[in-house]
Amino acid sequence: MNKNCRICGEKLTKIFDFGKQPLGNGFLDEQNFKDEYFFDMEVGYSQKSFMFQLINQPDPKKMFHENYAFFSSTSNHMKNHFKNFYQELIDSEYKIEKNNSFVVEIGCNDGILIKNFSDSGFKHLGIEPSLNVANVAKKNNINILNSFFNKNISEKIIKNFQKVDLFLAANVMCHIPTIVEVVSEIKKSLSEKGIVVFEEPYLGDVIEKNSYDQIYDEHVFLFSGHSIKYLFNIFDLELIDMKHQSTHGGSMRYYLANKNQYKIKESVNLFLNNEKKLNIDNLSGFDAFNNNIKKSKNDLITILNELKAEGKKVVGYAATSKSTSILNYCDIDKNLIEYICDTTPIKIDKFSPGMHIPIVSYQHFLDNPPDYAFLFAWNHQNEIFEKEHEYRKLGGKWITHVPEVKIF
Ligand code: DWN
Ligand code: SAH
Repeated sequence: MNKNCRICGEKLTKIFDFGKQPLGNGFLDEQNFKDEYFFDMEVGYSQKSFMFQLINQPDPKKMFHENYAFFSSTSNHMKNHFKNFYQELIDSEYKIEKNNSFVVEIGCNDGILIKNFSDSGFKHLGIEPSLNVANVAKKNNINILNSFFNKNISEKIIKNFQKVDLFLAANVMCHIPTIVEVVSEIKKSLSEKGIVVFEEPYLGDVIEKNSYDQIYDEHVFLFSGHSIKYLFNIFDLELIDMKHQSTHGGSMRYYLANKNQYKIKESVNLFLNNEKKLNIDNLSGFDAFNNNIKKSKNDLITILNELKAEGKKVVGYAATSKSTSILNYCDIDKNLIEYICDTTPIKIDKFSPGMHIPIVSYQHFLDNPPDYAFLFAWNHQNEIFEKEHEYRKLGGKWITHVPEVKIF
């Protein structure tokens, strides 16, 4: 139970209650239905630290373990994205150099980002608690510590290696409830001129696009420039740049460094001012969000019931973590969505968390094309549309809920 802000300790103001939710990546077999785990998923906001967060979160060991269901490299577009991320850092003014810089990635998963550094001969280390995905990275010759990032780990890094010149993370920092400890450890192990660069789903996009499915057990926080500035400032680390990314439905890349080492870029003020306009620096920014989520649920259930009454075949495309929030919050089961296809072997032949919709292979989708496919991986729309010309040509239609429920 955590009713107080994990950053500043002030009481959280409740923003929304999603009711009982299972683990976002808790794909399961039929024999485990009876003891499936659920938690009360409510989100709150701290007016002092500006941090948007889950009020309660399951124990990280329940979510990140030897059978973690998400493998980063399932998306080719994300592989390219991370290659470009690497190149941008190499070309930057921060002097990230193969012969001098030590690079540490927190939550490197199967190595999708840090591989670019290891392949180029950088001294590097990936820290990854989920053993199965960490093993994929190891096979790719990446140096891995199979652990959550915490105090012991940073002590080990300082003792066995050297101070860190580049701390990296992508879609990880927002997963860590003990983020204050993590930032404190980052500060201790960062070299004087070192930088911390990470990108995460952006609260501004979630509010603007009503992409409430970014809220699930793993995402204990949704960050903004305001909350990141507040958090890192506790440890005298300065927000020096922000760059918006289109990945994962709208993300923000944050750059931080020891105070007074680098010039603060104009982008920081621009984004902070924009956040003020969106009112996500105060509670009023969430008034509309609340109603928009409820409307989205009503609209979605109405459309799915209409399609069912018309005898249409409706399925889900990609068994994302995000889909767990939509399906459970909207109470959608296999009567409305017959199956969900996915390319990840560990998910296939299992059932979706909570609503128990069968997960099938991508081949099954090709062999049993539906009339309508709910695009659960809406964040990978371009990549998916590139390969689904045929489905479209045969008259197949898509359903999305972002930014509003529609068929297209
Ligand atoms: O933050 C997180 C992000 C980075 O990844 C984690 N907490 C968990 C995970 O979230 P997600 O499951 O919502 O991620 P994606 O990338 O939206 O979805 C990936 C799923 O989609 C995989 O199961 C693979 C599947 N997929 C597919 O079946 N066909 C993906 C693509 C691109 C495809 O063409
Ligand atoms: N960086 C990858 C993976 C994101 S999924 C990408 O962008 O695709 C989130 C990852 O964070 C998982 O692999 C999970 O095991 C890892 N993780 C969760 N808590 C962590 C912690 N405390 N320290 C390090 N990694 C963590």
